[in-house]
Amino acid sequence: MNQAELAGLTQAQIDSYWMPYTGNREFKADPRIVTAAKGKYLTDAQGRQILDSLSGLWTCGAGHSRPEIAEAVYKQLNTLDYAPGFQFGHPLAFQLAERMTQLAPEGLNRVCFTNSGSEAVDTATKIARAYWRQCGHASKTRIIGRLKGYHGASWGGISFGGIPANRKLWGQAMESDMLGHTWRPEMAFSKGMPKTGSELANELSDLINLHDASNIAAVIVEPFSGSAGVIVPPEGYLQRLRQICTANNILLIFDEVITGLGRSGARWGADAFGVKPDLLCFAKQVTNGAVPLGGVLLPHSIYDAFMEKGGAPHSVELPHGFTYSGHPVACAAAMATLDILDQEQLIARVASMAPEFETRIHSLKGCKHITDIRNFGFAGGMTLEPKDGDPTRRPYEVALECWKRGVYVRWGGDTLQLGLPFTIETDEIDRIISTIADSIESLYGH
Ligand code: PXG
Ligand code: PLP
Repeated sequence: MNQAELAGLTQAQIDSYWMPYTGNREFKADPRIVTAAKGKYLTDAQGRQILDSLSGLWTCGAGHSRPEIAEAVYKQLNTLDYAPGFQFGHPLAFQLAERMTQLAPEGLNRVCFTNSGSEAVDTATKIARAYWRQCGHASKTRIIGRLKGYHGASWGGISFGGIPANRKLWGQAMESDMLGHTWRPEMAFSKGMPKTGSELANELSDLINLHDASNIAAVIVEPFSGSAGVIVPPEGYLQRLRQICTANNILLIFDEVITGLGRSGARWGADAFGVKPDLLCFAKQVTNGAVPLGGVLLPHSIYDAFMEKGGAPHSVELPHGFTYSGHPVACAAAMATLDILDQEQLIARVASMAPEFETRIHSLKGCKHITDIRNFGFAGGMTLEPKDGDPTRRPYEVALECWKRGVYVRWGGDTLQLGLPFTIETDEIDRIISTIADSIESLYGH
């Protein structure tokens, strides 16, 4: 029996679901079904315990199925399941808003809530464009992204996102342009931040020369790129981007959907890299993945610009929002998650164990077919050699072999990616690393 049958699923059920970002034909030929999860382990339909090396999809750093979150969600569902978020409010949304601004990099003291990272990115870039219009600079519309950047699956995210496979079916929906990515062959096997390459940020000056700052609203980057396989910026690169944005009146947006709330060994990538953005997008870890929630942090100066131009007091200053913006159940999950991160000092734990992770992931250097290894905080990526001319084949084969051996490893493009649970122990890191090495050896020999 395959895992779908073991889970009691019919073929019609399997056929009905068009799965997201999945090779549906390959998956449905031999389904991988997760039926439960606790702590750092997933349970599959065969009842196997599988070590989760990506914390879900970079979401569940505090471990799966946390009772504190379940209780908060249950209580909230029984108290206030939903409240209209337009024109009415409920207490938790305001309480979470203040808490997020207290946790934010200094000066980011207003917040919008969304339901996902994609919506956070759309919200941040819509605010950036509208802000310039409010300030009398309506031509500042273009958004500058970066090659290999991932900013979600919405029209915005695919327009200024830099992962080719996510764009080619749709073409360009929004005016945008791209910085080059920050990886160079000489950076291969860098531990943490590459030492050289800060001058790559000067490409922004070239794009400003091309389009003129009067036509550019914002630059959006991930502090380190996650989905592209953990590409860490060179020392000084983000500082230089910041300088160029400031000098040219261009807003800098950090997309911290992966880097935020602990993954980078600090609360934010902005803190870890010592660079403050104008707007900051978050999602994923804020609710430990239990309930969808995202958002955008920004300074009151941007908020105030809309209030000043808002017209009659009852009119809407920003015609934007989602039915579920600030959903009470999601807010309850976020509050419980922030309590856990705080009480268990999980972010400090990531910071203190990151050097161990660095040593261990780099011990794979020399392993056949691994052409690069990168790491920052509790995020790691490695690039594998193409197979028969196909760069995506080997990561898929290796990750499936790891799954068979009881470790869930994420594959994407020509990379494998690790996003360790914040609660991981050293022997579990060892197990992940040795499973990858053994999988490569069993598939392709020494
Ligand atoms: N921005 C960034 C930086 C992200 O990583 C999004 C936006 C979109 O968020 P939503 O919630 O709309 O999916 C993301 C999401 C992976 C992987 O394995 C990464 C994401 C999602 C799924 C898998 O790299 N990132
Ligand atoms: N489509 C229709 C017909 C709607 O009425 C709405 C919301 O009211 C939406 C889309 C947007 O949904 P959401 O607010 O959940 O993003």
